[in-house]
Amino acid sequence: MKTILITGAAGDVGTHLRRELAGKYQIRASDLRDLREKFKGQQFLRADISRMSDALRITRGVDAVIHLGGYSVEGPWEGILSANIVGCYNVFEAARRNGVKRILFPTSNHATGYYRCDQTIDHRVYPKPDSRYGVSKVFGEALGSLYADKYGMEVFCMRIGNVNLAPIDKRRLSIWFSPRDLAQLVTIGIEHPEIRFEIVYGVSKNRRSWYDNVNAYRLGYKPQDDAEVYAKEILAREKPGGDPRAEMYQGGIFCVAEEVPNPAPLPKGKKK
Ligand code: 15L
Repeated sequence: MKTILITGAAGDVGTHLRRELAGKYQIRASDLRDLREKFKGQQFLRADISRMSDALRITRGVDAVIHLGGYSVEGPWEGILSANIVGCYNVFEAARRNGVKRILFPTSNHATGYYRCDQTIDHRVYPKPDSRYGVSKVFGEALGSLYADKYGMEVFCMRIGNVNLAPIDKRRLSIWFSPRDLAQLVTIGIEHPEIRFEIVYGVSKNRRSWYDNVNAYRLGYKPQDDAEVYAKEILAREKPGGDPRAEMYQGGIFCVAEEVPNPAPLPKGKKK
């Protein structure tokens, strides 16, 4: 069984992923924080990836890294710099030094958040980040490209939408990513024999999607879920009259705000 390191394993996406992959891989979970939820047989290593020595320690002896660790929303530059720029560099470099070839990098829809909602984009568009956070994700994609071309690493970048048990608002009807579809795409990223450097969109098969996810489909991705089944209920409770820029662009509020709280709590009544 392959051993997979998940950084940022205590976060929302990390927790969904650890649940979905439990028993399928030997999971090494790493985070600065304690794990809220633990799953049988998963090892935990506390680490601060802004320190190279920690990055080297956690990447030793694994078959692949899923690098979720870092700042997950728009926020102050200092936090993004140390977690998403320095931390991301350390994880790629530590993996290279430890001979780990494959890295899955969960980038974000905010790497391309300044495309308009009436546009459909594929994996070949140039980035249009909507925030410092989005810029840090473009940095990670660029670093992945460098490590693939220069050092022969195998890098799978997933521009993730919003992972949750159900979509939480109108915007997320276009970018929802169900946990089981997340697990399927991640499994392709771990197992596909021909990954050199790929960009795919981490979203379910949403009818209102802004993405032509042809590259993911080419690699075998067959998403099971569509946010549309929640559309009626969500649109009925949507309040009109937000900032017009947040309405116009795919990145929503990230195109306007200097700080964004984590907008992805579990929907009321849903249990993990
Ligand atoms: C992201 O990239 C964030 O990590 C997540 O917390 C959500 O804000 C998501 O985007 C989103 O756009 O909903």
